[in-house]
Amino acid sequence: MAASNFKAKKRLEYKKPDFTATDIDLQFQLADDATVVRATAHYVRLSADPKAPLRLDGEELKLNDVLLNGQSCKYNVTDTELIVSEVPDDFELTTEVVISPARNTSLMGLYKSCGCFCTQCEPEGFRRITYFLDRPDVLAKYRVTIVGPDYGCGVLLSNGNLVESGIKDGLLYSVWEDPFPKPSYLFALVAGAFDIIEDTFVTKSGREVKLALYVDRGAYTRGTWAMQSIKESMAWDERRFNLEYDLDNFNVVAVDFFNFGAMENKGLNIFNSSCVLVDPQTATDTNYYTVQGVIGHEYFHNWTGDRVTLRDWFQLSLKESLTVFRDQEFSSDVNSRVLTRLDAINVIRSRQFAEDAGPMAHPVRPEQVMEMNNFYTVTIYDKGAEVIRMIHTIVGEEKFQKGIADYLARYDGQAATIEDFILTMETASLTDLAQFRRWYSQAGTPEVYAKWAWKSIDDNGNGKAQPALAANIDEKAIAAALNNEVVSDTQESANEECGCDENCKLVLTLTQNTPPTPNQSTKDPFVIPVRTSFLTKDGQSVVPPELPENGVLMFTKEEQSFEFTNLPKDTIPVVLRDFSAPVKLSAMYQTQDYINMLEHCDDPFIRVDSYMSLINAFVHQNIDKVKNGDLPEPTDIIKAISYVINDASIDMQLKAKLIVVPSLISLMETFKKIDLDGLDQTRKELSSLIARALASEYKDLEHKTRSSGKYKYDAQSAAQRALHNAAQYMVALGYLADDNGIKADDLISNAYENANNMTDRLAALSAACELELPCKSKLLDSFEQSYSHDPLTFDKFFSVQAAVSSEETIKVVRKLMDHKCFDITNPNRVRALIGTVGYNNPVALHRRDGMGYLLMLDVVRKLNDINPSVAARILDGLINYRRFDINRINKAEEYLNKMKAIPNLSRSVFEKISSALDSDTKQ
Ligand code: B3K
Ligand code: ZN
Repeated sequence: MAASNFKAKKRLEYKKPDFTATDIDLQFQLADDATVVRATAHYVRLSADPKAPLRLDGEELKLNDVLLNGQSCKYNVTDTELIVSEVPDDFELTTEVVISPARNTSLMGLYKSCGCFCTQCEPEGFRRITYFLDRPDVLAKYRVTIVGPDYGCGVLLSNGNLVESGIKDGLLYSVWEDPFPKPSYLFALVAGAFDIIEDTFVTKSGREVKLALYVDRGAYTRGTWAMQSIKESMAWDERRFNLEYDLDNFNVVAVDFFNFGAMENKGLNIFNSSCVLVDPQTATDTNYYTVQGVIGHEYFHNWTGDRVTLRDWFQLSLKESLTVFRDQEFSSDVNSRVLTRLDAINVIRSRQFAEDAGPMAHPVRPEQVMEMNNFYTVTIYDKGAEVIRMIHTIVGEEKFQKGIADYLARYDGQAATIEDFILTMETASLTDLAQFRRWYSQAGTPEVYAKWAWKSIDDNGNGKAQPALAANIDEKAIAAALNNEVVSDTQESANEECGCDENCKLVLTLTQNTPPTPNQSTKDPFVIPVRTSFLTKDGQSVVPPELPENGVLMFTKEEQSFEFTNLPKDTIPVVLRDFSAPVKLSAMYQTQDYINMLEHCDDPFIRVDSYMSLINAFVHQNIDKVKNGDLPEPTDIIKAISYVINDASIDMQLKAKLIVVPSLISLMETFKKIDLDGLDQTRKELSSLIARALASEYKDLEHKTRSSGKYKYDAQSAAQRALHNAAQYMVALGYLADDNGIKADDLISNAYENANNMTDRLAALSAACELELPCKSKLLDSFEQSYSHDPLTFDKFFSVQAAVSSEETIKVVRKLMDHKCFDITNPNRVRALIGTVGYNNPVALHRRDGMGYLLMLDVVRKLNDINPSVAARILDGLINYRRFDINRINKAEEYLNKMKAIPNLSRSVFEKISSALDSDTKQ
């Protein structure tokens, strides 16, 4: 289809289907280039119009036969549909089509991955397997017969329970029946040769479930952690949500070619092998953590997604946000709550805020979609999960659990909407969520400003005692906060003597504003739960009587004030604890307040945020000075980090984040207009100044956190390694800042050689690359020799080099694209090499001469035909170019226009590019 003919679908245009299917019998004769799929489905008319034809979705299918109740019938075929007219109200339709799994490089539908047949149907891949009503509100019972070819297909799997298997006419076959009606996007088939890890799980009602994990031949030992994670997920869902597994079998398969992390097909989850296979020599602690989380996520979908599914794709967040919330709670309960929460917040504040500020900004429930694959976004998943978390905060765990139980009972076996979910939550918790619904309909990141003033207790709002002071601070503070400055200590502050007597109250005033996003120029106020506490100047926590028991202030208007009494005069409010809402907060804090919160607040997020605010303020104030080489000593920051290093009570995962300068990506999100060169340079020089000033403290920390003995993955040891590697990086940087390159090189080179696990090895390799140490090429050679036989592990070789924050990286990446291990048809390779530049390396991607954009153009030219979803995904960083300088804007547009002219441009790439190029006119 010509790109100009691509049309967006609109949420409000939803129409019930004219027909539904109740049962479908699928017969597969598998073959690489000519798999025959015979489908017999029972259709029932829903439409009042007796003449409405049956319109089945189908793409890239070679049609052999169509029979209506066993007889030939009248039909038409287009590129996207099979239309059967003059059909009765209740009938069986049989179709036979031929497809080519071996030639399917889009990895949607049925395809081959390293010799194994597998499927991916969400969102609209089933229509590439057979003609059907490929929409989530058509739920049918599936019976599937698979006949395998006479090579390498010893395992033949589909959803549900195995009812028969054997050998017929010399070929293997199996028959599967899924007793639960499901939409077509949850259909799955796998056929191949695997190592099988088997186990059992006894549910709380005493049923035994057979578990099987299918991995590449030879990868058995790398699957044991995933199997342990499956059992842990099943037990946790029973404990925390009272949800039990419902089939006799639970099968999980790992494949090497997969467009994303994993897929929750009913009873047969299919995973990217990167989210399953781990062992100490090839996987990092982060890989272990991810595997556990993704295994949990897909398993939890069994209830939130499979048993209760979606009415239409605009409701995607209904299953994804709830399931992300559930997997985050799982990781928090069985691993580390601090790490899980800080990671989730980081995703929002770096990637999701960027999405909100870019041309593809959309609400958690989008209004219009051109290509559904483009909407598996951090907004739908992660912001959606924050929205669920806010509901949890507002109603509390007990009522939340009641709401979930009611929702699952009420909509079991049905296709629901976000509105159904909110309504059930409202009823179960007796809470009015009318205004709260705006989180689903309005896009963008609310900007919240917090100010406070002391007033006489008998001042009832007429501003009798200190209005001038409050107003004064207001203007300065708002202007400063918007520029990422901290109000300087010499300025007036609310904590200074207000002139009223001892009998004072603190008046906290919050304002909110949400900037325009594409197609939404104005926004109404959101309901923002603001978790709040109070801290005195010397770091004591104080609780005023007016603070609700859960500490949450419900902020619902454009401007709203809250009053608190019984507080010492030097108290400051600590707002947005635990990042209780996905908003950008600025406040009239002074440097001393940030230091106080960083050192004494018991909330990990507030500590990280205070730290970041100190850094932001420094960066902002000095971004111009850095160009002349006069960056001042960051005295306050150095003192604060020193305090953190020496406070033994701070959680190690938290400490690891508080002793290094935050990533460029997260700093970028605090600026409206980004001076990329200045920011990068200031960040790097600031890091060096800190590393030099605290050299001996970092060395001490690096030493104290060394681990001895055998590698073990658990929350505690992983935290220790994270802290150790952060300290080690700063020690190396300190040596370099002191012109002692040899010591830096020795430290990192030895760390690499002595590492007994991948976490430490990769940390050393990454430091060598990022710091351009002389040992870099020796370590890269060694890594290459050790792992080039293992593509999954070798992706680290690609990503570690692609992540180096330097314009030179583009050349390195181009060279690596010719490496014998790089394969553009494998999404993991593309993500590791090109994706790392595309969404993690702004300095390389947005190179001043446009060579980063040219790289993307060249890659998209190839990938557009091979795998459009992956091609579109790597563009997320590029399409956000408007926040940079005019030179970069012009260059980005030049290359995006060239990209737009690619022949046969796919719908997914077209949607991203055109939204970027049109974004001026859309706001
Ligand atoms: N539901 C799948 C994602 C499908 C993505 C299609 N482009 C995995 C998940 O979120 O659990
Ligand atoms: Zn999911």
